[in-house]
Amino acid sequence: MTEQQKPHYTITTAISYPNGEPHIGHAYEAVATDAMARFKRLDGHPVFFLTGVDEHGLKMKQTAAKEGITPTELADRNTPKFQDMLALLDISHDDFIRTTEPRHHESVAEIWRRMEKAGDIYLAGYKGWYSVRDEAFYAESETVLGGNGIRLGPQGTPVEWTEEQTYFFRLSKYEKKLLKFYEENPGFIMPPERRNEVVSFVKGGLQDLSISRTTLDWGIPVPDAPGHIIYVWVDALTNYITAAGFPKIRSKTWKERWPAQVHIIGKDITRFHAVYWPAFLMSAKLPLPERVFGHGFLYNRGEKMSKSVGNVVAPKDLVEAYGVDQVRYYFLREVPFGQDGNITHEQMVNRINADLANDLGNLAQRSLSMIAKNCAGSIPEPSEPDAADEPILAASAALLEANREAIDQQAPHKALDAIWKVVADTNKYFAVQEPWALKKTNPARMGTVLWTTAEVVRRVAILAQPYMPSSSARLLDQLGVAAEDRGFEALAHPLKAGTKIATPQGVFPRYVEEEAAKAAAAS
Ligand code: ME8
Repeated sequence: MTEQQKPHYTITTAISYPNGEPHIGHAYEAVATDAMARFKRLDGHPVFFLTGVDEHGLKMKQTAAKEGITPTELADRNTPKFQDMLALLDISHDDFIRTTEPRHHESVAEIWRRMEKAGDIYLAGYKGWYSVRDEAFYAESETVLGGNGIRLGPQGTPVEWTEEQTYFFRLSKYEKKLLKFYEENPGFIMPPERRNEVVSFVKGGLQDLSISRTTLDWGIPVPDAPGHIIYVWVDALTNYITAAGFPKIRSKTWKERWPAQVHIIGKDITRFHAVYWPAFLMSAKLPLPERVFGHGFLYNRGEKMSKSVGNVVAPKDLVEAYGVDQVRYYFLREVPFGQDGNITHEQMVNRINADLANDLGNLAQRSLSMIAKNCAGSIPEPSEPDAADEPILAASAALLEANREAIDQQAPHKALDAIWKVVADTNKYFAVQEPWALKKTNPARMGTVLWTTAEVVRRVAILAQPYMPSSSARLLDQLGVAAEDRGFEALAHPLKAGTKIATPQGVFPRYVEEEAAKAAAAS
């Protein structure tokens, strides 16, 4: 298949609230989404990868007020920090949207008009509970009275009583339609536990949703209704179609980019994406995204991260301590995507030293050094593979299909597991074959073993690019693989004998504990 024939792939992250500094949850979501976007690009799909920031709403307004600045100043101060985080983590997004941009304003006003035209918007009095932290309305039955007399919503955040005249969206009208849609599209909400939560929430009955505020001036105005500001979630969700070209629905961009193949979001915002968003789109008569994937939360040793607890891990500290590809690998390998996970220094070091430095790093280093030394720095000519070579060649050739399946299920951990199983088997192969001993006894066989090992390293490095872009590139540089031979279609063509390799250098340094390093230096 040529590049043009493969379907377009649109993938998005949630847009972050820039009311504070980016934290590990933001980094995790960006890295996972980036790995999937890179995978699809390498597999020949035209990709549109969108991320950005959610700059409106009460939360931004209140944080700004606390700091004595305007919401615009707050956004202008913090949004660049999110952009810096993306650059630091080697994120390959195609667009970064800010909800304060004029293109978005136009798009939100248009989706509003479409929902209004469908007869789905009406004015009425709202009375109920609102959580500023979640920017969400909750039914009384979803709240509980905390021990200190503070009422809490289902995510454990404080709620406050609100009464005002607002516009409502007829969400109740979409209850049956949504249930039918989930039934007919079982892959719409993933993983399955998220799907079950959503389905039971909708089956429990949907109330109409308040979608404007008169007590807030920081947001996009309701068209032709002075004093009303559009609810921040109507605004935020619409970012996905704004960046896809809405309201220009006759444009090539729109046709290519929408519907999105997958929205990658955290589990706490599944309801907005899997209930409200498809209902808004149905009302506006626009196509629905193909999937909403609600990933788990990363915790710092099991505790929920929060500024008040003081255990927020800044992505830049992690990258400084361990290296960018190491952090990316750890995030995606350690925690099955969809489940919650913990960050610990011990596990991080273990992954860096065992998986990267020992397993892949040593395999590459040992085989390439032997080629440099014994084959005049060129990939040797292999003979026909024998019964020892065949299984690892077959296993490494099967990786692409296995990884495709994993990525189509948003399971980068499965892709990495499969790759590292091949790396482990190849290490065993290398040890058993003892190419260093073959040098004198059977140089032709030595050449075959070294070629086979280098070929597996090449396949692994090509497939590792989505997760560890710069380390994989360095491995491929050393193997003498040209830039245009790094896409997945190059997996179909074997490594050419005679290819000049570069001087082998360790790509994955071991992590040495500072204390241990100091002691070693002193002795
Ligand atoms: O929710 N681990 O923004 P946000 C993993 N603006 N993921 C986490 C996390 C953690 N500890 N903490 C947060 C918003 N996230 C809205 C989104 S989309 C139209 C609007 C995830 O800055 C969270 O689940 O609070 C969400 O997907 C993303 O980070 C941004 O969170």
